[in-house]
Amino acid sequence: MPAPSRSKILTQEKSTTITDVRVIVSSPGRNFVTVKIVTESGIYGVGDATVNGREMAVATYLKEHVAPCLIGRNAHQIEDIWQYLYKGVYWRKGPINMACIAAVDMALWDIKGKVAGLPVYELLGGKSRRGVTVYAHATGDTVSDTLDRAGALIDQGFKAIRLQTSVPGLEGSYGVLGDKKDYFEQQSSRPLPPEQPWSTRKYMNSIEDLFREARARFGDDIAFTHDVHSRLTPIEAARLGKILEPYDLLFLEDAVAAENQDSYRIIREHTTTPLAIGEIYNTIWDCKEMIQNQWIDYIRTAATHAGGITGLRRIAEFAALFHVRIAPHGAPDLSPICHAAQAHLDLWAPNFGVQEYVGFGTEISNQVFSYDLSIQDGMIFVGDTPGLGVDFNEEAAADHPYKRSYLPVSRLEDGTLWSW
Ligand code: GCO
Ligand code: MG
Repeated sequence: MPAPSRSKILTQEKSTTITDVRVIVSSPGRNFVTVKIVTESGIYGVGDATVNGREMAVATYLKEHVAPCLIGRNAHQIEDIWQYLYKGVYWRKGPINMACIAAVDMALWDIKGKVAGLPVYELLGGKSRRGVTVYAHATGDTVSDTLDRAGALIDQGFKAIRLQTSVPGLEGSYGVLGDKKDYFEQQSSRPLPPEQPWSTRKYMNSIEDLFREARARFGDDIAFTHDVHSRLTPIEAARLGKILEPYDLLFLEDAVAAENQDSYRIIREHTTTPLAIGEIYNTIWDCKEMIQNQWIDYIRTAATHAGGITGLRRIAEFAALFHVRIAPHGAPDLSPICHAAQAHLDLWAPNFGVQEYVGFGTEISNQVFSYDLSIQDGMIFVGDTPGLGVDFNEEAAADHPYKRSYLPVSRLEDGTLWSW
């Protein structure tokens, strides 16, 4: 076949010229920031820019600073636009900036796929596996509540499960169901940050029971994870890793706060429990040392928070050199657009590990977002719709206006502010 003529290329470039960038903040059950990039041909793409509890900061940044610079650019130039928004602003990294870059990036991949008539996983290099293995969440007020929920998930076919339970003697804890019997991330409005108590001693004295009982009840075939939510010091985390070694965790997540990469060296020196971190990281620079030193086993950066498909792909490629696998963050404060972007990437990544899964959406959010994803036997299957296979219904979203909402904060029993 002869090469396309220059005029054909120009026509194509013209048809993908960006003519509109729309930023919509809606609250179909919880707040989401959605970007819609429209091209001259009418083909559009969508992206997720949700930063839980700071939604309006992202929306303003996008509307005031990013959108005007995109009009007139060629939507096909994903990498150049990524670099333009990263290097070109002088202020690099950061959750707000990177979520904006991420949303634009997802929308551009969506457009490229639609123009090519191919799902995004094909553009990345094609499928490396049948489906995307997930871990689901089992959370309860007591060990037996948590294990009952885990049992129900195992019956549905899930083979990897995150276990969280209340700490005896503390009212509420990270991940534990509230009185609404719903995930805390899905509670639509918390006009001020609620406070929750924390005691490392009470936690360390009780957590082993959960995993001992889980292995006794379910045997050795199910993979278990646990999220510490950054509440320990490195040496406490090292001790926890040793305590949990007999129960063969798939990984221990966010054992210590994320700023200090060197902390993971200390944990690593003491335990063979695999380690995962990354959901609040924004770039490859935030996890570079821990990856290249092989202090961690799974990197959990999310497409929305680490520069989109382009940012996550860079991290995945780098991590692959050091036996680190990707396990992207999949909490409900990421919109279905992010879940789709990650599912496409997971399907391709040679070093994919596991995907966090708490459902793609709720009954209410499904009125606004649609997606070509399904779940069966503990795996996500991605359809072959061109692009990301997602859509966003602006009219339906208008029925669910933004409501200010905060994540909780944590305090020690004497009142000291702690990591939530
Ligand atoms: C997870 C996360 C979430 C976060 C939430 C914050 O592992 O799924 O830790 O539960 O707390 O996404 O916005
Ligand atoms: Mg987590």
